[in-house]
Amino acid sequence: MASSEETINVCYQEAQATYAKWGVDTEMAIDKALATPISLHCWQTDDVRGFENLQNTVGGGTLATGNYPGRARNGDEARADLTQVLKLLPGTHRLNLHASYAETGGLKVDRDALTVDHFSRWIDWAKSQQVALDFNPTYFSHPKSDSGFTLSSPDASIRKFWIDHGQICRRIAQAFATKFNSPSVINHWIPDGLKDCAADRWSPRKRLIESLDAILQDNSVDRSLCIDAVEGKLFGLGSEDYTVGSNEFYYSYTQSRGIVPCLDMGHFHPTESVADKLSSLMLFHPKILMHTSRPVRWDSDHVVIFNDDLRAVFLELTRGQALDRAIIALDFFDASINRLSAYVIGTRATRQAILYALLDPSKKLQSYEVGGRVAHKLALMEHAKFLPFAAVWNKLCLQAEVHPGIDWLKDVEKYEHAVLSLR
Ligand SMILES: [Mn+2]
Repeated sequence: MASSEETINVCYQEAQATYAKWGVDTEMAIDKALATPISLHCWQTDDVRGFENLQNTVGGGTLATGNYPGRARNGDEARADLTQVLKLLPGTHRLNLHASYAETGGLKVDRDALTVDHFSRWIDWAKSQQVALDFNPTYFSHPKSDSGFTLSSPDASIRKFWIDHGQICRRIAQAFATKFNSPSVINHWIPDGLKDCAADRWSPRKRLIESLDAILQDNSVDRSLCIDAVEGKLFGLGSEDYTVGSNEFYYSYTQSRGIVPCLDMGHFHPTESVADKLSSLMLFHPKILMHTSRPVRWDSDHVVIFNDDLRAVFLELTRGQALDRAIIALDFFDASINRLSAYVIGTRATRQAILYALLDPSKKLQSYEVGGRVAHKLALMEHAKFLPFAAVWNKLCLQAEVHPGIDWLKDVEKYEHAVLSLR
């Protein structure tokens, strides 16, 4: 290890000098990239099935395709997998739980009756790993979501059930925040919509406003501890024609209610630039929740990779000095590959994109642009792609005491042999 450490340090010193020429401080970039929290989603461990004691099938716009062996079948297995994953990741992390990951000790506890006690084993684990918890109500994969409508259902008793669920989830998020001394982000996503030719696009949206208002009206929850976000979508499985909670609906809703819009990179038309939306939204919204995901032709939730789309999102945030106003969380699930590898690839890619953005010679580019030197700007943008990013990433990994390259795969292989292959 010593010789490779030495090589990393020598290369880094050269890289540091190269970036300094363009006014970029690599030390600051590494520190900031490591300190920026990324909230891991718990649902890559088990293909979004959940561990509550209900005979649910996965449904409502979520579908993990693939059949790779070793899926976590219970909370203990999921936590063991996540413990191994965290060992291979540099930087600061949180964990995003869905309500369907409640552990009820074999008792049937429906979604409107959950309490923080049903997450006590997750809390103990999270404390041991020094990761704080975020939360998500689960408005899908439940008999009361089978009609395709939850908070916007025409049936008042269905709406009441899901409003109650939303309210108790906010109390659970607040309890997480208190236990971890860190505000907990709660993200509300509903699958509501129609497969084909909606005749009334208005009434479900009116009902959704009323239901969300009812959820948020709970005064027992402190909004500085429980950060509410709502996640829009272009379309979902089974709601191809009409999605009640569209992106436009939620931009207006969040603006009028003072809560946070969630942008999932997979929830737009594939030709839309999610990065371009950030300045428009964040000039009005103090915070956004950014779900890194990867659509392939549709909202397919592929494992996040270090691609142009991801880099563009984080470049927009750093160029607008808005990185600290973005809450960053992962949202992908691929059941066709080793699930631990999926986490490591996707989380590392997200942190690589953060580092890449922090190393961008943005000030120089912006001064060229405002000065009308557009060829200079374009030339430097192209040149910046060839700056020694890898040398700085390797140094970041060295500092965080994780494998810089892909030797982490050996650890995953060992774990697969010793643990996953026995499941
Ligand atoms: Mn999402």
